[in-house]
Amino acid sequence: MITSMFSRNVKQVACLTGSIVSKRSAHGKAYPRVLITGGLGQLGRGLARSLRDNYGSSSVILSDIAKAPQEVLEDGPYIYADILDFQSLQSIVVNHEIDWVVHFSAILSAVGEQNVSQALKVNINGFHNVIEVCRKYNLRLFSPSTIGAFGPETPRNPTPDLTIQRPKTIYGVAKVHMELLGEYYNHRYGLDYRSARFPGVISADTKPGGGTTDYAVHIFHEALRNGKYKCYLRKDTRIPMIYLPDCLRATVELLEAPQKALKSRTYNLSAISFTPEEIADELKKHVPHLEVEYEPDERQLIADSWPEVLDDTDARKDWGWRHEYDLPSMVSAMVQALAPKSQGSFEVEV
Ligand code: AKB
Repeated sequence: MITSMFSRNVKQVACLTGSIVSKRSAHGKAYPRVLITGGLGQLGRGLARSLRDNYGSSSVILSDIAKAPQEVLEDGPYIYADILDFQSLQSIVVNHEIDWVVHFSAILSAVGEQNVSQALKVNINGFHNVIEVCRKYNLRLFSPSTIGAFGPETPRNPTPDLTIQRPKTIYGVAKVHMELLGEYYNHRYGLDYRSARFPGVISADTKPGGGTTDYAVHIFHEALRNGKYKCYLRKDTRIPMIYLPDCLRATVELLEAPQKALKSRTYNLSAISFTPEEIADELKKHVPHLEVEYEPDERQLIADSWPEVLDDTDARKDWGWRHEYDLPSMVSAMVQALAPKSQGSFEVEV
């Protein structure tokens, strides 16, 4: 199975990168070696799984600054990597013969507002280290941007790729900085920088950490545990969202896209867009007694400054992006994944 997947990728990897033919698998096929930073967050493990299916387990190195749970260690290589330590990043890249970096480490919007200096350190200084290492060793760099890179002056529905970007969170400011620096390094040094602006990511695997879109994950845990949820956003707050499997597939597709297909370095990525009331109504089809209250807090201001719907025409045209999950199929997949683990003692239809 793995042999045939490698065969598929050999051609692709060789023609896309030109230079990434240096490493060979046990089967004698070429494949890239990938480092994922912030690997214990919402996206790291899932992406490592997808890339390991394609390139082999030892080719994908997951990293973070926390101790990994046993199941992560069993899945493949896991190492300590502090993106604030440039020397150590260099030694990882050299010692592990890294070709591609997927940079996920970031402090998200809501938590960033509570600790601006930490967000500056991780999201700006950390990114400087990562992009410099990638330039120095000629690596491909994928680092996601976000709907948080837009602000209240941006057209909200739909939001084009190229538009006004005046975010009002430190997270958003750092992501605009990242987008511009990535595009500058591409233009100035030919760095193979790629980015997609992710909507809020909904996942059953890991709990989200400090974002404004997190309600769309918490609602499942609370609904299945006690049949009630208090939402910190108004019920009519529309925000773009994406289900994890779609988000992971988009990441792999953009990572593997042929250079010549990419007319841009930063793409809007769109999937579904809904309000708290709409997701609650959909969830009630599975948890009929669900009660939802709305008590907006400071995160409402952040959400109000973000797009309602992203225009991702260019991603669809240039590298063939298509989402698969709509609101009903995402809700039903989340309920199926979480219901068996929940302690609730009331009716749930999966
Ligand atoms: C957040 O809410 O901060 C993130 C994001 C939209 O980037 N989920």
